[in-house]
Amino acid sequence: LQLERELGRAVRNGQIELHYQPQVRGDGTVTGVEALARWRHPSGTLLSPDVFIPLAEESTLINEIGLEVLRQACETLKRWSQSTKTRHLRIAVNVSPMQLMEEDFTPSLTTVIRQAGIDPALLELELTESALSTNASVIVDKMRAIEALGITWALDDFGTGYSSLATLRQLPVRKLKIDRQFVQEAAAQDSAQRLLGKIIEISQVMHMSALAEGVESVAQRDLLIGMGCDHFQGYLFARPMSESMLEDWLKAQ
Ligand code: G
Ligand code: G
Ligand code: MN
Ligand code: NA
Repeated sequence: LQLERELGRAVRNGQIELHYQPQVRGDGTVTGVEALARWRHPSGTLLSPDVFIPLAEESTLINEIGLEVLRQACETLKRWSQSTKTRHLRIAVNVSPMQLMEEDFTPSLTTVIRQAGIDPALLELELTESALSTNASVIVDKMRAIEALGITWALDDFGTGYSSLATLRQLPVRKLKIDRQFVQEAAAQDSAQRLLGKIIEISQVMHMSALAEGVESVAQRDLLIGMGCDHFQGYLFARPMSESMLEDWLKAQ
């Protein structure tokens, strides 16, 4: 309860910050980053989104936090647009299903993009596959309206939700983010490895790109490249890091 009250003030007090984890191609080229929210709590600890996002989702706070995350991501894109080394990089932002269902979401998103003056094509929104288990048709309509703004969609934690292949075919999604459990099980089990291959084939049939999450070893990366996976994210390449650490990391690439 205490934490909930503090979270209510966190946005106004500038305690929500973004860390960024790079996303790369098979040859190591960086294509963008995923923005991951952190709460710099007054006690000094950096709280994980696993703690405060579910808490925020219990009330309308998720809308405020979600909008703040979008604002910061767009500000970063605006700064990056000033340098030839960073102007092509995309930022992927996680959107909570509740946030997407809120009626002001699309207009607020439009305002944030206009105010930052960024190219909407550099903003990618991630929705988890499980978000489609209820209200799928309403969600698909919202996703289409947002795609019409020039923003692209990625389906997060793919393979762990309950979306049908029929729904998947109708989604305005450019990228499937394969849940890290498939990547991690593939090394140990032959059946898991074949499943991973089939998931990548699904992305190809749907004309979507496939990003493997949680890639921690060269062996995993090479296996995935061999299966036709085209994007990668994981500790093998880089951990989530602050914006200034990311800028140093990018320079070193
Ligand atoms: O940052 P970390 O790797 O601990 O992320 C944990 C979880 O929190 C992930 O599932 C991620 O999708 C989620 N998450 C991180 N940032 C945000 C955010 O800004 N909004 C929402 N809705 N979820 C987020
Ligand atoms: O939104 P999503 O649930 O995909 O959030 C990404 C989460 O995965 C974050 O919590 C991030 O810290 C975590 N993560 C990123 N790379 C790796 C990795 O290589 N291994 C593991 N175990 N977790 C990772
Ligand atoms: Mn994500
Ligand atoms: Na994920």
